[in-house]
Amino acid sequence: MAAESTRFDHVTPLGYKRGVCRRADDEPAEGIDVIEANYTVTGMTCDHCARSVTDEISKINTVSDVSVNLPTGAVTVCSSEPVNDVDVRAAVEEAGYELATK
Ligand SMILES: [Cu+2]
Repeated sequence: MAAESTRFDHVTPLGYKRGVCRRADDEPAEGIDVIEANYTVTGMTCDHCARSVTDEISKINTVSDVSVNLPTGAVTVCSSEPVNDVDVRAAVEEAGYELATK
Protein backbone atom coordinates (compact mmCIF):
# COMPACT_ATOMS: atom_id res chain seq x y z
CA MET A 1 0.00 0.00 0.00
CA ALA A 2 2.70 2.49 0.76
CA ALA A 3 5.99 1.28 -0.60
CA GLU A 4 5.38 2.62 -4.05
CA SER A 5 5.96 6.19 -2.97
CA THR A 6 9.68 5.81 -2.34
CA ARG A 7 11.45 9.00 -3.24
CA PHE A 8 15.01 10.14 -3.46
CA ASP A 9 15.06 13.56 -1.89
CA HIS A 10 17.89 14.11 0.41
CA VAL A 11 19.46 15.62 3.39
CA THR A 12 21.11 13.56 6.03
CA PRO A 13 23.95 14.64 8.11
CA LEU A 14 24.89 12.09 10.71
CA GLY A 15 24.99 13.38 14.20
CA TYR A 16 26.44 11.50 17.10
CA LYS A 17 25.50 12.60 20.57
CA ARG A 18 25.88 10.98 23.91
CA GLY A 19 23.31 9.91 26.38
CA VAL A 20 20.13 11.06 24.70
CA CYS A 21 18.86 7.63 23.84
CA ARG A 22 18.29 6.07 27.20
CA ARG A 23 15.08 4.30 27.98
CA ALA A 24 13.80 3.58 31.44
CA ASP A 25 13.69 -0.14 30.75
CA ASP A 26 17.05 -0.29 29.07
CA GLU A 27 19.31 1.82 31.17
CA PRO A 28 22.92 1.24 30.15
CA ALA A 29 25.50 0.67 32.84
CA GLU A 30 27.24 3.77 33.97
CA GLY A 31 30.17 4.74 31.79
CA ILE A 32 28.73 3.14 28.68
CA ASP A 33 27.93 5.61 25.98
CA VAL A 34 24.68 5.51 24.15
CA ILE A 35 25.09 6.97 20.71
CA GLU A 36 22.40 8.67 18.71
CA ALA A 37 22.54 8.73 14.94
CA ASN A 38 20.01 10.62 12.86
CA TYR A 39 18.84 9.65 9.42
CA THR A 40 16.08 10.59 7.06
CA VAL A 41 14.00 7.89 5.44
CA THR A 42 11.82 8.66 2.47
CA GLY A 43 8.61 6.92 1.47
CA MET A 44 7.04 6.26 4.85
CA THR A 45 3.38 7.19 4.93
CA CYS A 46 1.81 5.51 7.94
CA ASP A 47 2.44 3.77 11.23
CA HIS A 48 2.92 0.49 9.47
CA CYS A 49 5.78 1.95 7.44
CA ALA A 50 7.36 3.36 10.57
CA ARG A 51 7.06 0.01 12.31
CA SER A 52 8.65 -1.87 9.41
CA VAL A 53 11.62 0.48 9.39
CA THR A 54 11.92 0.31 13.18
CA ASP A 55 11.83 -3.49 13.15
CA GLU A 56 14.51 -3.83 10.49
CA ILE A 57 16.89 -1.30 12.02
CA SER A 58 16.36 -2.88 15.44
CA LYS A 59 17.87 -6.10 14.09
CA ILE A 60 21.28 -4.45 13.91
CA ASN A 61 23.28 -5.85 16.82
CA THR A 62 24.28 -2.76 18.71
CA VAL A 63 21.00 -0.92 18.27
CA SER A 64 19.00 -0.47 21.46
CA ASP A 65 16.24 1.80 20.27
CA VAL A 66 14.81 3.31 17.12
CA SER A 67 12.35 6.15 16.89
CA VAL A 68 10.63 7.44 13.79
CA ASN A 69 9.06 10.82 13.17
CA LEU A 70 6.59 9.99 10.48
CA PRO A 71 5.81 13.48 9.10
CA THR A 72 9.47 14.38 8.61
CA GLY A 73 10.91 10.92 7.96
CA ALA A 74 13.47 11.55 10.69
CA VAL A 75 14.78 8.33 12.17
CA THR A 76 16.81 8.28 15.36
CA VAL A 77 18.91 5.22 16.03
CA CYS A 78 20.27 4.58 19.49
CA SER A 79 23.15 2.18 19.83
CA SER A 80 26.05 1.18 22.03
CA GLU A 81 28.55 1.73 19.24
CA PRO A 82 28.37 3.91 16.15
CA VAL A 83 26.15 2.19 13.62
CA ASN A 84 27.46 1.55 10.15
CA ASP A 85 25.56 3.59 7.56
CA VAL A 86 25.72 0.63 5.20
CA ASP A 87 23.88 -1.54 7.73
CA VAL A 88 21.24 1.10 8.32
CA ARG A 89 20.74 1.58 4.61
CA ALA A 90 20.38 -2.16 4.08
CA ALA A 91 17.83 -2.38 6.90
CA VAL A 92 15.79 0.50 5.53
CA GLU A 93 15.83 -1.03 2.06
CA GLU A 94 14.86 -4.40 3.50
CA ALA A 95 11.80 -2.69 4.94
CA GLY A 96 11.02 -1.30 1.49
CA TYR A 97 12.09 2.33 1.90
CA GLU A 98 14.99 4.53 1.01
CA LEU A 99 17.60 6.18 3.18
CA ALA A 100 18.13 9.76 2.08
CA THR A 101 21.72 10.65 1.35
CA LYS A 102 23.46 13.99 1.49
CU1 LIG B 1 2.53 2.58 5.46
